[in-house]
Amino acid sequence: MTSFLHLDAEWCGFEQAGAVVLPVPYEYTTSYGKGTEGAPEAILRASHYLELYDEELDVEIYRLPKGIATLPSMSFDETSGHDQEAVALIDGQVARLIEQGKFVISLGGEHTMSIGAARAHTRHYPSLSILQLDAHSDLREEYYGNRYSHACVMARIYEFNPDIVQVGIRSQGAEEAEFIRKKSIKMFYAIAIKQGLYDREGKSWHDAVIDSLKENVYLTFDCDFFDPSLIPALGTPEPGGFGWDETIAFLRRLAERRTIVGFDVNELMPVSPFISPQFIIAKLIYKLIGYVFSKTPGKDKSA
Ligand SMILES: [Mn+2]
Repeated sequence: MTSFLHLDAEWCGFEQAGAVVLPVPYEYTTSYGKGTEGAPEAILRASHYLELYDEELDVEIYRLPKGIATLPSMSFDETSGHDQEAVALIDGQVARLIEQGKFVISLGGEHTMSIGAARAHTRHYPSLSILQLDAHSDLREEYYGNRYSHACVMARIYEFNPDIVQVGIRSQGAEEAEFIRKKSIKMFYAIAIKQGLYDREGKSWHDAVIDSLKENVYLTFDCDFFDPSLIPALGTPEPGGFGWDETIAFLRRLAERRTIVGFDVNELMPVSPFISPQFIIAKLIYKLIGYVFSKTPGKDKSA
């Protein structure tokens, strides 16, 4: 089995590891490009080439959570079912890990997998914001007759946790725009961010987004939040996305000011011969673990 970072045995055991990586190669409804089911394996393989030391945090990040364990990949076939059955399986697996005190990082797979992971976290943390970084709102009631399509993820999450904050959106249907207005979804469109709508009094969109979140945050990161020039390996690419530096600066600020309780990364569609997309996403995950676990308890949240 491929593990995240390929750590020495003493740093990847399940018992002591505070963070666990759960491969969730679920793919059933992808509409344009296909291949997200290969993403967990590609990201895990790419992670073997990461430097373990991080110069920004001046630490070998895997030490911060006392190790990072990689779980056996979940498997999805005819017997495990799809749509709500697959969501229930993922929910159950993530819930078991949270109950064991683990910080869970779920690797998709198509975005539908986030419904299960977000639901497990919402049960565990009754006061929880769902932060979605994505090019798409995914708020359709159904898509091609399926309510569990990747295009409906946030509509399903809204049903059990309406505290949704969407960032980076630059593609949606009229039905979704209507939903956002009617339900007052907290929305930070890419165009508004890039036009500088939130840049005032020395603050940036980073703070505007973070101010809208509760203390506990579950993050669902769709790789198409990034610009396709950085991550071309996407099933539903959208121009006008975000770059590396602004994204990790945002995530660092987020981790400083709020408590990220878990996250998932989804919708990467590895394409041969590109190797950079899965490497960049592996690094994003590693950085984010670093930001989450280097947080100083009691730090001034308004700073
Ligand atoms: Mn998307």
